[in-house]
Parts: sequence; C-alpha cells; structure tokens
Amino acid sequence: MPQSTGFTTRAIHHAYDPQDNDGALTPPLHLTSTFAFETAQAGGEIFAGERQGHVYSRISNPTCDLLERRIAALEGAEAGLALSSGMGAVTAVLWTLLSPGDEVIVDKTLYGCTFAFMRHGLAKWGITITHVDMTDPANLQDAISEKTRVVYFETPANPNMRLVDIAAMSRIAHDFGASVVVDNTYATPYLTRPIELGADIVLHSATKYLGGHGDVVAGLVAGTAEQVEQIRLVGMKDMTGAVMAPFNAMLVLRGLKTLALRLDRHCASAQSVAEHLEAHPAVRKVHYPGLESFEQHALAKRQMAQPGAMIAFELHGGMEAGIAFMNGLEMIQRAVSLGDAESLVQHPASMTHSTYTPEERAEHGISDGLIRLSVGLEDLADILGDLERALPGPSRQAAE
Ligand code: 3LM
Repeated sequence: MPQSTGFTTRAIHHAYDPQDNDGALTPPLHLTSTFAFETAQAGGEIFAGERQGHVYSRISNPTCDLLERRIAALEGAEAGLALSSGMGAVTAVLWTLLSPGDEVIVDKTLYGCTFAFMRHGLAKWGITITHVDMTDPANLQDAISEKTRVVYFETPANPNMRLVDIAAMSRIAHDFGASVVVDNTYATPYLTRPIELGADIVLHSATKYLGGHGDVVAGLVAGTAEQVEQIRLVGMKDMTGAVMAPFNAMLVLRGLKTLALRLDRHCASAQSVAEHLEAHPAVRKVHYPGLESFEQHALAKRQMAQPGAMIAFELHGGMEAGIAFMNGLEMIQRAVSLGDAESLVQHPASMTHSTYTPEERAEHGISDGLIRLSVGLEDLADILGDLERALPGPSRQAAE
C-alpha cells in the first residue's frame, strides 16, 4: 500500500496483505512466547542480527509488529514499538535516553504517574528534572543547557489542557542536541503529528483513544528506526520488560481502524459540550482548545486538526461543588482514564494527579476545583442532559 494513502486507509490496511495469510481478512493473532529456528545456524544468525526473524515475544512478535508498523505509518515515523502500557512507554523511552548526570526538562503539567516517575524515579538515579512553563518557548530557551538530553511534554497536557508549540520547542532543543519526546495521548496522530513538526519521539497511552474501547492497557512509541531499536533492546527488553501482549496488540489494531471516525464524533460533541458549559451560570471557567476564550486558541488551530475531546472546567463553588456535580451524574461514569466510548468524569486533585503534593498542584496549575471530562460517543443530547441535571441551578435545586 503506497504511503500516500489516506490516514484511515493506512489505519485499516497498512503493512498487511490477506494473501500472505491464507486470505484471512483480519490479521492472525500470534499467541506464542518463542519462535522455532529452522536450523541452529539460522538461530545464531538471527541472534547476531545477520538474519531477519523473531526470537522471543519479549523482543518482537508478528501481531505486535503489525501494530508497530501501523503506528509508525500514522505518526509519519520510520518505526514503532508496542509496550505493555503508557507508563511502560514513558519509562522505556527515558531509561534508554538518559544516564546519571543528565538533565531532562519537562513541562509544568504532566500526567500524575509520569510526574511521579520523573520526581521520585529518575531523580533517584542522579538525573536532574527541571520543570519549565512550556506554554512560552522563551522559558525553554532560558533553561536549556548542554546537560539537557531530553525535552519532554504533553500537548494538550493532562489535566489542564495547556498546549505546547511542538515546532518552536523542537528548534530550541535541537540547537542544544537534546531529543524532543512528546506524549501524544490526548491528541492522537489524527489531530497532531509531532514528528512532522520536528519532534524526535512520540509516545502514547494506547489505553485511551487508540484502543478506544476501555478494554485494554497498552503503550506505543514512534521515532527513527535507530532510536526505536535502541528503546526496544535497552528500555523494553532489558530495563523494564514492559512488552505488549499479542492479544492486546490485536485489540489496539482493531481500535485504530475506527480512530478517525470516533474522533470526528468525539470532537464534535466536545465542542458542543464545552460551549454549553461555558454558557452555564454555575461554571467559572472552561479549558477547551476549541473555545475562542481558550488562551492558546490560535496555537490550537495551527497545531491540531480538531480541538480534541477532553475538557477541564471549574465550578463557582470550587471543589465542594465539583464533587456534588460528579455525584449528581447518572449516565456519565465517574472513572479515571479517557478516550473511551463512555463519557468519563474525574477529579484530578484527588485522583489522577494525587501524586502531586497540594503545594506542587498549586505551583503547577492544577486547581483543587478542576473537573476533567472525557466526552464519549453517546448521543449528544444525552450527554448534555446528564450534565444539565447534575450542574447546580434552578432545575437541580427544585428536584432536591
Ligand atoms: C488518566 N492516564 O486517567 P497507561 N500519558 C498520559 C496519560 O493520560 C496516561 C499515561 C501516559 C490516566 C490513567 S490514572 C490512574 C488512569 C497523557 C494515563 C499512562 O500506563 O496506559 O495508563 O498510560 O489520566
């Protein structure tokens, strides 16, 4: 299939020909831990890298291999790597790229476990973690030095939706020889392709939109063939063992086929929900890149094909009002994670970002009253109806 085919065509067909597999339309699931060598010599040659072939499923597996080719094709990268989880991807990439004495510069806002890994994991091994506010590239320019090996950020950032200008960051980082690693979980390659904008490595929690159905925990990485091979052999094979199970690769391959279709619907509904929330008297502030009032709306339009389907918002009554609102929801589920068919709501300060101390949350712009909503695929009228019932206001007061 030529590279120039469309995004969804690649998500459905790339790197698979049914005629290579007895005509099976759906790629086979290779449930095998190890691979038999035709001869002892052939095995030795595969181990020595002189011959192509699979050895053991902690290193590679044909079902995972197909997923790796697909994510690379969708991200515009040379190669991909499938891992056990998003955190497996984060840790395998950073253990591979960093050594004691190095510095990693990260954005102020990160997913809670990534933040904890940096602060309490990497720091333990003599790696310096420097947080800068990456909403302004000048802050990176001021902080970067020859010791900086990696510049790392999420855009949009979990949970407060801050955006980072990938092209501007990459130019600054590359002047100092640092690698730019982007967590593209919120945007997915359908909305933003960091490598095309200058980043070096992209990683994902494929548990979210890529899997898309809330039934798998998975991670993906994309980058140059050389980098990905290193991450496979050092970060994944030896340092973390965070390998994806072939069955999970099959679920993510299935999810990818409908990624564009689902995101079109997710984004259209999220835009309506964000506008609805912004107009509601009980709502103090809505953080959604598709709103004119969003501080980085211009960057969102330049960098994202659509504004995504994650919304963060605060109610006038702060945390207490937020908790009451969450408990008032009937259809929208109170759960962490995101990108599923089901709309999900959670409270970052006590849930996904409880890995930050209260002081760190204040310093990093994660307010105690912030509510995070992952807008799902249900009928828009039902999503809006559930929100309306749960928000403080005359209708709720009358019912109480
Ligand atoms: C969450 N996030 O609810 P896994 N990068 C980003 C993420 O959002 C996540 C990961 C990496 C959530 C998970 S919180 C207990 C549940 C931007 C995960 C890590 O290892 O696949 O969970 O990915 O925000």
